[in-house]
Amino acid sequence: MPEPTTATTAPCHVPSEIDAVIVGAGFAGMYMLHRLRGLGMSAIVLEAGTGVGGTWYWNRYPGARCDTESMQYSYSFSPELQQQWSWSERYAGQPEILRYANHVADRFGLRRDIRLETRVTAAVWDDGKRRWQVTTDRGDTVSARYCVMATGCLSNARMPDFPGRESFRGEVYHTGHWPHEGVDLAGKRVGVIGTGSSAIQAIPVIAETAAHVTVFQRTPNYSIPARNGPMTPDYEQDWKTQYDARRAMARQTRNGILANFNDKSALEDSPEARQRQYEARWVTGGTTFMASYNDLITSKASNDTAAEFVRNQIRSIVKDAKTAELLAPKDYPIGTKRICADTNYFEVYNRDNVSLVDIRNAPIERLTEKGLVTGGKEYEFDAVVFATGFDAMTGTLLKIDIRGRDGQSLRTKWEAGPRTYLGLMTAGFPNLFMITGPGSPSVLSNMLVSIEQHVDWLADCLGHAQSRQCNLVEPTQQAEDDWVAHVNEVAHKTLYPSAASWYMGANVPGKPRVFMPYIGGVGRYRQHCDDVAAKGYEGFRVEGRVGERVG
Ligand code: N01
Repeated sequence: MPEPTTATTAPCHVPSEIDAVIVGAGFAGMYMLHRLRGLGMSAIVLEAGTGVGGTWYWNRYPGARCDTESMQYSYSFSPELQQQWSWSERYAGQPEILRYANHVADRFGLRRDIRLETRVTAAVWDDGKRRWQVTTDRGDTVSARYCVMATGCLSNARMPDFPGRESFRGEVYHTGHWPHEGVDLAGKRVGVIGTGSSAIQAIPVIAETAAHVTVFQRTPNYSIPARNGPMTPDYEQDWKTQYDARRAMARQTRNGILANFNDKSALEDSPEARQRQYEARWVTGGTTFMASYNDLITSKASNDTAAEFVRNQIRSIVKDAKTAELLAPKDYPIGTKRICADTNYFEVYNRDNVSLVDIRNAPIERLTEKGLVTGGKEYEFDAVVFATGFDAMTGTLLKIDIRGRDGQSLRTKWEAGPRTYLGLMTAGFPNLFMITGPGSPSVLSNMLVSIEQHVDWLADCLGHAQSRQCNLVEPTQQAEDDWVAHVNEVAHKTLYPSAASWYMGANVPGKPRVFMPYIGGVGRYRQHCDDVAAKGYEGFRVEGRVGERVG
């Protein structure tokens, strides 16, 4: 296997005119480039980092690994790639996933069209030319027919604006921006703020060598043991011999993951049978615990049974009863904030060098020279780790100054929350596409499955436009309004909106509370997108000369 690489190639030249600009060189951007090349289009990927890999380039905190199994969290578009690549563990760690991203970049010759260390700052639509003017922080301006935002859903790291942040003399890190050279926390007093997926993975690893770890928890999280382990040759072979059939099945599931879905209500089983079901899933491990029954996200009564099971597991693992109760989530249904998968997370609180501080009712007041203050008490640290998450789904897009028809800014259009048709486009912004944008299954799914579905759909759409000499694709206002209404309606049939989650924008002060991803299911959504295409891109205007509808 090749060693991890980052910036191994000289930055490529940015042409002034091109068919397509792709923003971001994560899994979405790289595959988009590959597909656009297949259409004979000229395309360039602009990437802020010094290497490819997106999420897996930035998130290098200790313990970072994917909690979807690697046999499923990988590209399916190349039979040779999926047969020849071998994963070393059931859930690959960040360095291995980054190696995979680099392998893909090399294998498909993508680097020559990827410009690294180049952040897109603005994209402005020129209605006369029907082109996007894309500007970068290096001062380039590229004129592109199409602009594809492959910017990722969790790429805008959030540092809460605590007073006194600058005064802290120790080291400060964010899990989403971890230094590439690594960080030595051995023997240090470390404060960790946050208890989401990143913290839950990082804390047990940091605790192995730190002098002391103090975790500041605002909201406890449900987490299931990952049960990670080495990939066995039998398991790998079993997948590889049936890859096509399994990938096809995964595409039809609710979240793009084959998970032994139990298609019955939790309330149909006796309490004893339910306990057996949950225990079996707990032993198997992983976030597919939520597939124990078919109504865990729609029925509060069913959900309560799963939530109570996990709370009892926490109580049985954590020796100190008070700490166990603090770690047991009680005020939101299981799964409605992103469920986590861990290795020794709850167990870590049995160590003498780990303590938990509940900050729900006593928010962090400020940082000081020596540490931070909460509940009137100062805690002293050598290092503080912010595991405080992201301005998810919309944050990165809105950081770019995107202006569509008549100079309308996307920030203004999305002031009350994102509005899209299919999570792919937004009206008034022709030829601007989003990969796994708000309004699509996106973060509720196996990202690789959803990325491939979007990229494939979009490549087909642009191929369709190309073959008809069309140069403009744009959703109608009506199609967008109907889709937004549908996304909301489906979300409100579930328990999800009841939690103050980042899915709802609740983690960012002032962000509109709108359930952003589409919860109708990956299979159903795919079918809908395919139907739209089969009906000549229903809900889109696909035009050649100005005003002439061709599609
Ligand atoms: O971020 P998060 P993350 N004061 O937003 C707390 C994916 N991911 O980086 O819940 C005090 O989940 C905040 O508290 P609260 C995955 O989709 C995947 O961990 O808002 N605390 C919360 O505890 C995941 O969901 C993988 O009350 C503050 C934490 O910080 C997503 O990325 C691994 C605070 C943030 O948790 C984001 O995960 C890692 C404040 N002012 C991530 N502000 C895998 O595949 C925030 N918090 C395994």
